[in-house]
Amino acid sequence: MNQEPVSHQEARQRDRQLGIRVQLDRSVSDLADDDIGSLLDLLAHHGVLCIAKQSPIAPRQLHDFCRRWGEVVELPSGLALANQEPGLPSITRVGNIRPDGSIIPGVRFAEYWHHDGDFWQPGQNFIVNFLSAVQIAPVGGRTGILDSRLGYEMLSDSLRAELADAHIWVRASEISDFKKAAPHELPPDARHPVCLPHPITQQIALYLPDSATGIQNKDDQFLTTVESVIESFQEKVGLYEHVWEDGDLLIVDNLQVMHRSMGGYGNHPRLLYRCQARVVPA
Ligand SMILES: O=C(O)CCC(=O)C(=O)O
Ligand SMILES: [Fe+2]
Repeated sequence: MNQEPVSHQEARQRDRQLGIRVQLDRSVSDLADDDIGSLLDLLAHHGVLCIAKQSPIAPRQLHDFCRRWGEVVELPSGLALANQEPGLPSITRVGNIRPDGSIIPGVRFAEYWHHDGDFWQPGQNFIVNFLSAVQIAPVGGRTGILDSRLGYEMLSDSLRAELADAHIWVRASEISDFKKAAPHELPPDARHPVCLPHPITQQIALYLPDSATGIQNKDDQFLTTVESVIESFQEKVGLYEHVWEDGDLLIVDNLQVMHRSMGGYGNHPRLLYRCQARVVPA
């Protein structure tokens, strides 16, 4: 802990810095309800948590931990890379390893900025990702994170005014990773405000369309500035790249950050288990 005296302003900034590393003296499975509450509070302030040095987390254990945060999301196969844990569809196998250990060649899943769960309706999109390292690639395989709260803070006054009542439309059929989904697996179109107050902190973050599809409407008219918003956001806010280590569990608040796979692992084996909770704040 930093003992230097800091100004109120600095203390506040530190209080909300993007991402925080947490080391627990026990397994996540042994946490008390109060501990989960404290972790949710930390997540609400920092957007991302990395719980380090956990022993390998089994799929069922990850599901049970996720369940303590909210409703566990079970995606249809077409929205989950068609690579879910056998018998446990709440666990998506992110990367290129099938359950039988074979490699799916040429996987480029999620190599674009996005908020998971933006295809759910407003109020149902407070989705928290739990990503657990299973097999770390010898090259590439980092996960990128952008701070959408800082993105909002750094907007010019004119852009902020322009985006104040802008919305995005998310059409699941246009999300590149869902191209193989069957029509019945696709949720209905969802419309969300671009300037989104967080349900716990009320802090506004930018809720942008993913950088692959780039749909953006304002009063149902195409808003041409969105690409420049994303560009300046990436340039100014800076990018955190998570370099995976054995035992990492990354917890990501999709309302406060965008994320993506930074790719580059080619056909080297790479696997994360992913489970998602839909959080309903108390
Ligand atoms: O592969 C990664 O690093 C992130 C993938 C992703 O976007 C996700 O699991 O939601
Ligand atoms: Fe994602």
